[in-house]
Amino acid sequence: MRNPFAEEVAKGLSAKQKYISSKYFYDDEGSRLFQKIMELPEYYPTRAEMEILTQQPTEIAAALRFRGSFNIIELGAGDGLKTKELLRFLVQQQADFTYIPIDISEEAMVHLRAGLASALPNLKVNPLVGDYFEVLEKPDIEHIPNLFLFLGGNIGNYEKGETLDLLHMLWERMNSGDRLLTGFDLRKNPDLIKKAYDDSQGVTRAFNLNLLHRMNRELGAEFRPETFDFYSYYNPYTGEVRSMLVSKTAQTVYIKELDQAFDFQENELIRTELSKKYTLDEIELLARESGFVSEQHFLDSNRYFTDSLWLK
Ligand code: AVJ
Repeated sequence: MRNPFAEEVAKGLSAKQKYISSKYFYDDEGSRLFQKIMELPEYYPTRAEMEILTQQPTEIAAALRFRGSFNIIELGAGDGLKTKELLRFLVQQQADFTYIPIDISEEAMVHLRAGLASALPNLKVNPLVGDYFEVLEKPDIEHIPNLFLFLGGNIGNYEKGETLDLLHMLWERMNSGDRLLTGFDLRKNPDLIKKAYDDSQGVTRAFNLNLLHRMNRELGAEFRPETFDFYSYYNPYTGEVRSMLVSKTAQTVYIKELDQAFDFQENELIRTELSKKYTLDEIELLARESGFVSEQHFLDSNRYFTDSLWLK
């Protein structure tokens, strides 16, 4: 058929419980809105992880226990801003490694390479563009120890089964002795979490509604975004933030690219995002379930977030 976004929209809006995957948040406008979210006073995860990587590089580097040369392979590197602090420390320590950022966005990789060339001229960088599992499928990567980075808490966006699938696929592509450093947002005061995902300035609301604008822009859809509400809740028993759009009225929306109309009942939902919050016990269980050994958790001073190190 058409493009992957069109395919997923056709499927998601035909489902009994309508949904659109949160991975479609991030077009140019959505990426701009996410940048604004990261600057919100209520949105703590980015600052928490930044603190971990800038304050504890010595501890993280020591925990890697790599003797000779190694690779640092980052999944979904994006602008690589947080990683830069860890890389800077390792370069100063004269560690012998190559940084291999992987991202679907070629523009992001061009940008990252240029930024690192001026900030850390001695760093060896080998960016790869593409979906990370496709890129890792044919690793022309030397057989030396690898540290995989999966930062930012993106793992929280996957449902339980998908999380296990993803970790298992990664495990299969890793060698024994390789390590994985993953960012997990931790459980904390429920009110803090709730506010981080429904901010007072309405940026998160706009971020979700951008999905409707994006369908209008890219698929010739005729959504009237003002006829939808944004709703999100945090369930402290499960650690799940669930976000959704709510059709304020009964309506039918035509999507040109699909040549199809979709009916919405009054108050019908479109699921948009899961953002799962973990306990340290859950993280350790997840490691075992996916074949890893959980070695160490690096937490920020508020204990809001962890970068957790696993060994294959
Ligand atoms: C980029 C997936 C880590 O789940 O916290 C921010 C995305 N969603 N506000 C998150 C997001 C709503 C974010 N991640």
